[in-house]
Amino acid sequence: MAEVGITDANSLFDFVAKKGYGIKGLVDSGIVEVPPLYIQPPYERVTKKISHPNTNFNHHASVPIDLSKLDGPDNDKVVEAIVRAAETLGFFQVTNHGIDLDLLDSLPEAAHRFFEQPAEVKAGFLKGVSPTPLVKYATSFAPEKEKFLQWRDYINMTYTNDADAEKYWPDVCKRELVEYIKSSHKMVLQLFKILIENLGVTMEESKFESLIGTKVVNMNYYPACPNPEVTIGVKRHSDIGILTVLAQDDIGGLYVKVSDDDDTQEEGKKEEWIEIPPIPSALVVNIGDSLQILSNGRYKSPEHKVRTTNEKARVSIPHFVAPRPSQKIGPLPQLVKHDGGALYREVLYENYMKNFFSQAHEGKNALEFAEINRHNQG
Ligand SMILES: O=C(O)CCC(=O)C(=O)O
Repeated sequence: MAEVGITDANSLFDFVAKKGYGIKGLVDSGIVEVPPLYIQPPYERVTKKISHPNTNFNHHASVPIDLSKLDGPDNDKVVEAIVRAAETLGFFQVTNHGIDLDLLDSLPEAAHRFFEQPAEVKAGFLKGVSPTPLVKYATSFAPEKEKFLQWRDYINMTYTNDADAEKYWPDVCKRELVEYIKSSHKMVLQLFKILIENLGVTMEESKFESLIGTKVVNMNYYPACPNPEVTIGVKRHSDIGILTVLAQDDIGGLYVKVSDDDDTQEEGKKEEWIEIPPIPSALVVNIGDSLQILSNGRYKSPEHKVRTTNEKARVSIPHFVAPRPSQKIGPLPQLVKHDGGALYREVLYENYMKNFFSQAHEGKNALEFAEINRHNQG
């Protein structure tokens, strides 16, 4: 690595994080084994493909729900499938989702186009350099706070309006990403309404829109890794919004933790993870912490992580749909009344978000911010 001036952990950090070369730059420099800064403790790794004996989990993970059937005689069955997945695994896949399949195919290509640009171009979007805080290119998740870095470069874009996206987003991918955000919104609203209505709660249209008023899109790039057995693409975490919609390429690597409060698991049994496999034309959907909080714990915001591979670079394009920053999130009053108490306190989404981004990924630790009896103010 002498040719890129990397002699120790500090210069490595400088190269990947501060100068913006990212892991892509590191791999392109010709490394044959990962530096110690990327070697995760065994607890964080994904060692092998695990398939859980509970066939319901496997079903939710790998049999897509056909959303076009919501408009026909199978409506009740489809609603039931969405609700069951949201209550148990927290992940499901959907087809006939209303997003143009050519657009879906173009997303991984757009991600490759962005990451395959010279580092100097990508570095123009680094925090503090980017012309707007709403577009941020980075590596890992919170590299300053992490003991070991994650094997991922990414760019994160918050959508406010077309004019800002046109002005600030990278030219090589902005058209596809704006279209993806806009065309997935209808499906997100439809799924969100189904899940709220199933709770027996009625909500004004403006409240629905406010709870899904923040739209953020990421492009994640996981370069092929010489030692996938010791690294991690994204560490265990849950998403903080209402719903996440994810387009992934055909490589695979997204794993979800099988809920440990499921009664089919015996006490003391080791935690288990199952893969959300790539399915052509499908989108992956998962529940976020805000929906777990609103539903007073009925819907599960699943812990998930991403493994690396030595085959080839993987890309994924999540669209995180979340409450507006000024929106308060707390268990819906009708549920608190029914349940005889709230599991979470009401918090301002802006504060919830700040807390999440102020720390390294550590499972579902962000949720502790809203859990009753842990904190008193928000
Ligand atoms: O790449 C994936 O499949 C998941 C990415 C993810 O969990 C994230 O960006 O938060």
